[in-house]
Amino acid sequence: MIVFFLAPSLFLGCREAQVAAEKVRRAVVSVKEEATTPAFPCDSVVSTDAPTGCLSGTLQCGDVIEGTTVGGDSNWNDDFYAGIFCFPAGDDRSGPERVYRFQAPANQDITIKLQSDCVDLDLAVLAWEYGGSCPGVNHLIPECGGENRTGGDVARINTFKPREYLVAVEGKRAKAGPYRLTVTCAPLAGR
Ligand SMILES: [Ca+2]
Ligand SMILES: [Ca+2]
Repeated sequence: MIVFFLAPSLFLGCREAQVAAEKVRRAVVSVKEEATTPAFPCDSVVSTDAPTGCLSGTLQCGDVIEGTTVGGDSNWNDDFYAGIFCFPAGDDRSGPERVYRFQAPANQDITIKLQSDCVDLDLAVLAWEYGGSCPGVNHLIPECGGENRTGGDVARINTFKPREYLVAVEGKRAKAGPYRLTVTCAPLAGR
C-alpha cells in the first residue's frame, strides 16, 4: 500500500499562491475598469428630487445614471438589510437610500456597477416584483445581494428568465452623497 503524506505547509503554500493569483486578477480587472470608466466628479450636478412611490427611477441594460442619495427615502436600515441577509448589521444604514426598479431580461449576464468616489455608498440588489410599493422589514425577500466594499461596488446577476429587481444605493454610517450607476448586459454563453 502506498501512502502519501503532504506536509501542512505545502497546503498553505498552495492556498497562499491561489490568494495571490486572485489578488493579481482583481488588480487587473480594476485597472481595466478604471481605464474604461470615466471618473465621477464629486461636484457633479445631480437631481435631489424626492422618489415617487419609493422609486427614484428605472434601470435598463446599457443605462448610465448619475444621482445622489441626498433627498432619498430613509425607509431601509440595518434591521431591514440584516433581516433579509443582504448586509450585516452594524454599519448604520439609517440614512437616505435611492431605489431603482430593474426588469431584467432573460438569459443575461448582468453587471451593475456603483461608482462612489465621494462617499462610501454600497449596492443592494433585491428580487422584488414592484406593484406600487417597496418591501419593508416584515416582507419576505426571496433573494438579496449586498456589496459593501469601501468605495465603489459591483453586483453581478445571471438571469435564466425575465426577473424583476430593486437596486438600492445605500450609505454606511447614515452618510449620503453622489454616485454613478452603470448597467451592462451580455447574453449568457450558450444561450
Ligand atoms: Ca437607509
Ligand atoms: Ca461601497
